Amino acid sequence: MFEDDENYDMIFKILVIGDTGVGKSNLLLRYVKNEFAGDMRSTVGVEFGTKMMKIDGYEVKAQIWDTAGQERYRAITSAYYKGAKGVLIVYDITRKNTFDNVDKWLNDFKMKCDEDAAIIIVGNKSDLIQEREVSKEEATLKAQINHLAFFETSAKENENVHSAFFSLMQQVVKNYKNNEDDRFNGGVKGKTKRKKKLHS
Ligand SMILES: Nc1nc2c(ncn2[C@@H]2O[C@H](COP(=O)(O)OP(=O)(O)O)[C@@H](O)[C@H]2O)c(=O)[nH]1
Ligand SMILES: [Mg+2]
Repeated sequence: MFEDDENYDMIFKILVIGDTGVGKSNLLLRYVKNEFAGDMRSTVGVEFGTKMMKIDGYEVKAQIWDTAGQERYRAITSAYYKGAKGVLIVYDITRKNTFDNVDKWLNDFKMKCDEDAAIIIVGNKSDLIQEREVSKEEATLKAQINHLAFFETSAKENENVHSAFFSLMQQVVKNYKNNEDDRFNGGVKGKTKRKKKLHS
C-alpha cells in the first residue's frame, strides 16, 4: 500500500526523550518501520522518522525526532526541543533510576517547550517481567500527579507502541484545536493544503 507522505493537513514535531538505553530508538523504529534492532549504539546524528495517521478527519503527520545519544551527557540542545508539540518521556521498567529521572526530563522539557505541548510517560521493556524494578502502580501515580497519560510498552514484542504514540498524537491535535493562536506556529497547513516548513 502506498502512503502519500506529502498529502497531510497537519504536521507536528514529536520528541522521544529519556535516559540512555531505555529503548527510545527502538520505540521509534518499531512505530515507524515495525522493526526491532537490538543494539543501536552505532547510530550517528539526530535521526527522525515520520508517520501518517488520521485523527478527527485530519491527515496528521508526525515527525518524530530521536536523540543521537546526547542524552547520555544531558546535553540536549534547545534546537532539538524547539517547536515540539508532543513528547514521549521514556524510562526502562527494569531500571529504577531511569524512572526517577523522568522528573528531570519532565522539568527539562517544560522549561524548553511550548506550554501546550502534549506529554506522555512511557515505561518500556514490559516484556522483561522478571527484571521489573518499577511497578505499574508507582508509575501510574507519578503520571496522575503530573496529569499525564501513562503507557507500558515493549518495542521488542510490539506491545502498546502504537497505542502510546497514537494517544499522544490525539492529545497533540486536541491541544492544537484548543489553541487557535497557535495556528501559525504549529506547522499546520490548514485547508489550503499549502506546504509549510517546520523550520526556517
Ligand atoms: N527486552 C527489551 N529490550 C529492549 C526494548 N527496547 C529496547 N531494548 C534494548 O535496549 C537497548 C537500548 O535500546 P535503544 O533503543 O538503543 O535505547 P536508547 O538509548 O534509549 O535509544 C538495546 O539493547 C535494545 O535492544 C524492549 O522493549 N524490550
Ligand atoms: Mg537511541
